[in-house]
Amino acid sequence: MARTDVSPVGGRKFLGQFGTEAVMLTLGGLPAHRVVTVEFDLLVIRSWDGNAGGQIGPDQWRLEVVDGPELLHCTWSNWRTVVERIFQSYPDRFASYVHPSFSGADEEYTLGYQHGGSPMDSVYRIARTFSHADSMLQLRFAGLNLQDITDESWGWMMCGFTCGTWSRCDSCCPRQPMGCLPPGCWVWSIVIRLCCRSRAN
Ligand SMILES: [Ca+2]
Repeated sequence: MARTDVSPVGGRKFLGQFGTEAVMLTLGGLPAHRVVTVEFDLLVIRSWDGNAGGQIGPDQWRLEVVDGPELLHCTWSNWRTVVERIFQSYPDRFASYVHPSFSGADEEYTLGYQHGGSPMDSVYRIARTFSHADSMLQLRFAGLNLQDITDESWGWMMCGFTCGTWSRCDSCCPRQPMGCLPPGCWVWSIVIRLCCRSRAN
């Protein structure tokens, strides 16, 4: 996977553009851990039709851990004006929920992509935390049921990655913010924290 793009406005470099396809992220050699948090920006580009059916949708997107849990499965809508296309499932799961376009969005029409001569894109900052203990982690990002990549596409940029573990104190833990905790307590330890990108603007 080496496809990259730069947004027309803001010059944001990201992985994409992708269509109805899957993109894998593999992280190997992780130290012992029990929990992982991934944080990324998802760029939803051009005329995503949300929950609309027929020939144009529903336009779905999914994130899952390979051999693990599904972290997100939803639809996105970038429409403000066409009634049958202004609903999406995010921030909830497809197809159980209906929300207005841009629900939960961090940015609307900021990237400079256009459809039919009008701006049409959005950005969602997404974080997911899940149980995970293997030394290798594979994430699968996928668009589903989309029209041509020039009509609707997506991209993403990693923002942060954290993995950590709980450990039991055999003696007091003097470095905890609240002072010494008694033996036998459980403390949270971060074993990897990466900040891949500071927030735009
Ligand atoms: Ca569509």
